[in-house]
Amino acid sequence: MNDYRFAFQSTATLLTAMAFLTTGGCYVRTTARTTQPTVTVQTQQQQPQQGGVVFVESSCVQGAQEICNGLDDNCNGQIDEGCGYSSGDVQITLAWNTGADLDLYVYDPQGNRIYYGQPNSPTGGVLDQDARGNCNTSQPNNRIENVYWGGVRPPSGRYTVEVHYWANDACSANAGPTTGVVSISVGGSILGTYQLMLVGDQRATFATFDIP
Ligand SMILES: [Ca+2]
Ligand SMILES: [Ca+2]
Ligand SMILES: [Ca+2]
Repeated sequence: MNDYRFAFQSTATLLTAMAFLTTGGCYVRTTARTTQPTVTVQTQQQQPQQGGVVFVESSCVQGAQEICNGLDDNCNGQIDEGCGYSSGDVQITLAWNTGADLDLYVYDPQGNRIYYGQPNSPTGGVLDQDARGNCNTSQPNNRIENVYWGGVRPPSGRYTVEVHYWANDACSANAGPTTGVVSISVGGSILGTYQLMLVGDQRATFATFDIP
């Protein structure tokens, strides 16, 4: 059920991507619209997840209200649209369920590391939602971090998505084990959603994927 693929094309002014995902007998058809430059992306999930990471079956409902939860609730291929952070040809969103400070790290094919300490890569990747730094709880959606490529073609090659449980903040000290959930959208369709429970100081790879 972890072996599915999709193809995607867009125009400069309007994209209507029709993606067909088959997972475990489920058949989901999605339509996404965006204004990205012309790109063609073909990708597929690389291998069974390792290190205890669980592949979460999609449970979106077309026409549902999009909630700021790190999931694509309405099946349009965009994660949490309207929540103040961005979608694009690649979107990677981390959400978690305690007051801990989790950090999202995305390594792009050119070796760039995108995270709170380096939120912009030369390839166009952007961390536009950073959360819980210094235990800050004043910002909206303070248990979500988001990385995206928008308006530029994401570079070809392998991407690695990693999550770190930063345990040195007071908010993390009492938070205990924390479940992180990462959703990945590529070419306007959800590639997958991945879940793992982390403990303090743990760093784990949630997923890898390739863009040809
Ligand atoms: Ca959505
Ligand atoms: Ca959502
Ligand atoms: Ca953080």
